[in-house]
Amino acid sequence: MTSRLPALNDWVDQVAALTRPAAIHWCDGSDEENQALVARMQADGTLLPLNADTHPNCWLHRSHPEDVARVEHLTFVCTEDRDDAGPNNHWMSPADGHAQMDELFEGCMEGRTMYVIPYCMGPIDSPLSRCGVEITDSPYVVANMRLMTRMGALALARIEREGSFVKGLHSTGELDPKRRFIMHFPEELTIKSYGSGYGGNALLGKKCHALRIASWQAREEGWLAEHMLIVGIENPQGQTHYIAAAFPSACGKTNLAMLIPPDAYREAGWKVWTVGDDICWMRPGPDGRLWAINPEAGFFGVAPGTSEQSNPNALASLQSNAIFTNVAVTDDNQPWWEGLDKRTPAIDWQGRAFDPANGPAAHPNARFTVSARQTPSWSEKAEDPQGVPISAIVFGGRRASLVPLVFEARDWAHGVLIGASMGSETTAAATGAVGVMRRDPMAMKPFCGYNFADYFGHWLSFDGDEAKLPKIFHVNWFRKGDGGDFLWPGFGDNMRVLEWMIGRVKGEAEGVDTPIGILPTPEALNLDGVDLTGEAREKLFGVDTDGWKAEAASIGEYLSSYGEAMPDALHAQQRRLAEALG
Ligand code: SAT
Ligand code: MN
Repeated sequence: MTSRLPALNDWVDQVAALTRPAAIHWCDGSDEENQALVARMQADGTLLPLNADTHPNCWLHRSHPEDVARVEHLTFVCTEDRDDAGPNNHWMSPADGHAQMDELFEGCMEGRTMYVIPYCMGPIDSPLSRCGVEITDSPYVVANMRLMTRMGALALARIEREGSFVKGLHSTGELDPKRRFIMHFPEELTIKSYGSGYGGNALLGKKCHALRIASWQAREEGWLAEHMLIVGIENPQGQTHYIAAAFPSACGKTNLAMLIPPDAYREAGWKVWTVGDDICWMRPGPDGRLWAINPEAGFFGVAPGTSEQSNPNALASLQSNAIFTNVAVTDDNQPWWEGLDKRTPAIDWQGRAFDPANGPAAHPNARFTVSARQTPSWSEKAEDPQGVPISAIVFGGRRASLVPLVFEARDWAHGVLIGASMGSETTAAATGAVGVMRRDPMAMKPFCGYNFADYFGHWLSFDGDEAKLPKIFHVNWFRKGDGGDFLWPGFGDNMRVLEWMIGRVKGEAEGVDTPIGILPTPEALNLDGVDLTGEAREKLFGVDTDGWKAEAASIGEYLSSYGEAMPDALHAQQRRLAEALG
């Protein structure tokens, strides 16, 4: 098979000439194709069947033990001018990047099948959606892309109609960390990834396309590609507000997107609708509001910690048709991970008999892949070609100290400063030390495909007379007390904070102006049924002026580290913060 688009056929021919596969398979996305692929992967051990009674059509994949997370130090943005990639990205010239990658790809698919995967990021008929084609030698990638994107014949038809697409070339190679790179060529809308079969390194529609390349496209075309969940909050009157929220990987985005409100809220008629759990593309509509789509069709969520208490919606969606990567299994072959329940696992993520001396049974970054439609809270609006109007944007990170539960930006430019200066402790979603505080602006540190200074400028540019922009908030669900325990219950109780935000959007909820922004008093939040200690109240709802003075100075240094390119408007916001603190 070929396509009706010569540019696509030519590229597939070029890649085949370089990688020399034994066969080429154009993916149509059909059930038959998927079944054949799954059967093949079962035969060669890539997929292991899980208990078919409790988890019909669910599969376990064990990755190479050194290929378990994104690798930021091996991820590059290759632009003609180094300044376009910015200090936030590892850079290489496009010529050097291609040369280095093409040497790795040379003959790498000999004896293997090369899969051509046409996919669409976003509803197939949405003007906000964008298409790509991933070429890979990994059937596991095909099976995951089928769950995560609109993949196959319909996507190919759109690509043929539009004539343009993002090119992603991937090979698992030898899975040798020394021969592993993920390179982006935004000027050519091209991605090349070699040597990893894992998540964001290999499912190129996700972070590589939908964030790094898309953020570049978005700047050129006047929209935003963000690392945000999208959640709809329906009040008892039947009115739904959509909130987009940015958190770094493994900070609870999936849980917030699928939140179950506390009992009293549910009884009163509040409902939560999941539109997306990881990525949000937003564009100003004719009415001046920002309209958003979730470019993905599935969830690639963190398994550990997912339970009947923390995220019953996710758990319900994982009973069938899911792929589990690097989880443990019980003695009756059910998927298991730390935090799921009290059972003892039989076999760990590496296939060894479980022995606590070897560490956790499931890898801390073990993942599930599942179609979004299987989630009970799934919103039909996720298929709406127009997208959903965003009422509030939320930034948040893991901050054990200093940062209160929630505060609101005074205006858009202040909100951009709040997003730009976001910090968070690192997690297991990327290789490297865990728990180290780093600046992670808008949770895009690993994902922005261009210079952060230009990116902040792009964010600022949305403000204007006609704009009806969302309010911007910052939250911190992870504040700890002096004893080291979390001060806020989190999970479903985060609904209380979302309700306050919606109240603010509607001009109904109380807030107090402080140097860092507008905070609720504890009374402005519905805390019925939440038991907070005096320390918790003080730390969750207070501003530690001395601590914030140091933070403001550190934010100033961070902005200055980008040199001349940093917009003056952000420096001005930082000065305003520092002055307000006295
Ligand atoms: O591995 S992924 O980048 O897809 C998941 C994540 O880190 O958010
Ligand atoms: Mn993510």
